[in-house]
Amino acid sequence: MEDIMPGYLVVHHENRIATLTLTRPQALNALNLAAMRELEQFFHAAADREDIAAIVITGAGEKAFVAGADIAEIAACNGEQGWELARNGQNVLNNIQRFAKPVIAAVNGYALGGGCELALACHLRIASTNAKFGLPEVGLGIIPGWGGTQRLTRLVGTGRALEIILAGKTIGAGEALQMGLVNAVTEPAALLSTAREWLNAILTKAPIALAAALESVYKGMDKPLDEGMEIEAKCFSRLFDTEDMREGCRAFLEKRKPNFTGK
Ligand code: CO8
Repeated sequence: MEDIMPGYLVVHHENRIATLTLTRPQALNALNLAAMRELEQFFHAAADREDIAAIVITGAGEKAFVAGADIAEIAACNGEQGWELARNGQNVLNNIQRFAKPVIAAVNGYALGGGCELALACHLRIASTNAKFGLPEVGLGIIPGWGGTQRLTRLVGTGRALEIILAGKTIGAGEALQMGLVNAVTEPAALLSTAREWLNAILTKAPIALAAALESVYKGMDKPLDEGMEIEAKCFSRLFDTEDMREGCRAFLEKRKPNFTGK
């Protein structure tokens, strides 16, 4: 089933996986304010939709995932508006990272600036062989402002992140895989099916446990180890009140597949 929205998102639903295709071909899917708003609204609504258990984000066409934030909009801003643009965009991407159901970026070409930052906010990244990642903002006289300086550094380390940020270096799919920027690389034709295969495998697990795992990883990652351990123990112990925890353990002991209900 496909929802063609009036704006920039095309949403395809298959087997409880929603595939969002950012569709703004005239600007290589660059994210303007309207597209960011649609992304925000989609994730807000998807949180409570039982027919959506996981999300793939990709870009329309073969050339670009997302070529960045819209440079024409950036060019028209003063400092105050630049602050708003950065904070609003950070907020949208933070909500993707905090989303309680798995989100995969299927990167099918240029993922530059805000497009790279969008991919970084997703829980997992699969790249096609023609994917190109970069944070070229210093070449425009700005810096990454949707979390790129923070998320890339946490993902690949300060040295590699600064190589990309300071030199505005574009990284191919192979190098991205080597440095841990992406989880896998596929042929372009297999990109979406691979992302859905990954999600279908993940969706055989207990949904509340998946949400707890995401919460524990992301809430704990910036904390000192002791605090992170406490967050983990809280997320862990909460699961003992779920039917799925009983079912998962019972199914193992009875040598059968679990039947998770999300309760
Ligand atoms: N914004 C607006 N328009 C864009 C963008 C963009 N980011 N990227 C491409 N386009 C447009 C081009 O202007 C062109 O339009 P037109 O046909 O009307 O001239 C069309 O898309 C096709 O692009 P090209 O002709 O340039 O295609 P090429 O194949 O020659 O080049 C590139 C492809 C290399 C991807 C090239 O388009 C490019 O360099 N794009 C810009 C990449 C970039 O710098 N991205 C970072 C933008 S800044 C940012 O993302 C900051 C985010 C966080 C901070 C925001 C808050 C302050």
